[in-house]
Amino acid sequence: MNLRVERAELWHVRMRLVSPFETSFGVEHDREAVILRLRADGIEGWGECVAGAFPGYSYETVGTAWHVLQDFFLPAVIRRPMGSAADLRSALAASKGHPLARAGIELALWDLFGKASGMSLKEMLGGERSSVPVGVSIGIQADAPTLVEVAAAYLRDGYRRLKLKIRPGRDVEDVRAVRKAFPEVALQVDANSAYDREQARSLQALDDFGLLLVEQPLAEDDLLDHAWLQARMRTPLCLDESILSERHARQALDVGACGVINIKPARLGGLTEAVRVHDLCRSRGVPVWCGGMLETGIGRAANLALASLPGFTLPGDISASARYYAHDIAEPTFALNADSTIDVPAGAGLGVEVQLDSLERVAVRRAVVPGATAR
Ligand code: OSB
Ligand code: MG
Repeated sequence: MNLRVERAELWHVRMRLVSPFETSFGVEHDREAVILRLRADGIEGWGECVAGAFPGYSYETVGTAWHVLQDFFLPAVIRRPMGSAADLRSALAASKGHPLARAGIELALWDLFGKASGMSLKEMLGGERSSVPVGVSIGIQADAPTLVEVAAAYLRDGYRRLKLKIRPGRDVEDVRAVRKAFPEVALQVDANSAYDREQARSLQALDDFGLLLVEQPLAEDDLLDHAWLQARMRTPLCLDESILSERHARQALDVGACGVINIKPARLGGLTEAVRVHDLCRSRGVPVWCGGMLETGIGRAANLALASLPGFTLPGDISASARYYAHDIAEPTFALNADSTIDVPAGAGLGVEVQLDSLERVAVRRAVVPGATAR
């Protein structure tokens, strides 16, 4: 089945987080993102571009994504016949980079094709489970006792896997405090590339705490130093920022840079490449899990569908909607089950309905492509 996108709409949204989220690159009080709606043959598909306000996780921001989507990527998609969401790759083959912007369009295409065929995203991707194990990612807190309190509250909510954000100076003591308070909990840490080789000693000290993994300790463009560090640690390293394609994943595994991969569809330019990384890792017996970018209900629905594939053997950073936002922009919202899982949506496409009134309430900017002057 071929679809031709006729029109695209963009909303730049700013949504207050239930609690500020601090990582090694800064603190976020509000989550910014670009929401997309594509129309084709009377159907509409929704996507989310998770670029943030500041280029801390990725060089992309809402500002660069807005520009690249509006001026290059969407014009290359509009009126082009497409047979599946995977066709986005050839539509954008002339352009480099900007995976988060690409993934936003790709997600809206998946939603369109799902609605056109009556299939859920889970079915289209080859997902198997109807609910997926999840954990919670905890930002850097004021001090270790506060961190232990915050962790205790999430455990009371029912999360059975905790991820702690770390940075130099806020690592071993924070982890020691949480491990002492909760000796049995599944625990992992994420440095968001805040360390270098000279600071490796504090990373090696983390070997004493029975962590599931240490996520992205070193620079995003440095597989070789990750391999150097992995050879000096028992805990598996997990790469996030470093892996932008299936090729990166293969090379990281070949050089021994990690033992686990965090799969985020946004960072990989979309779900098509995310499934390729999943398939590669599965064939090599390498565990993967689904990362998160503080998504709204749109991106969260997609992450749940992806995490239902059989190779996702570790809990995802996919928490309940209420952990992020008091009012999400899509319905239904996602709740945590008693066994620390979240149900995978079963409806056609993403299986969620965007609430236009809620979307307009958090929108700070809006655009339509083609614009009034373009023809
Ligand atoms: O590195 O995994 C990360 C959020 C924003 C940017 C980067 C990361 C994160 C998280 C949050 O850890 C995961 C979530 O969405 O709950
Ligand atoms: Mg990470």
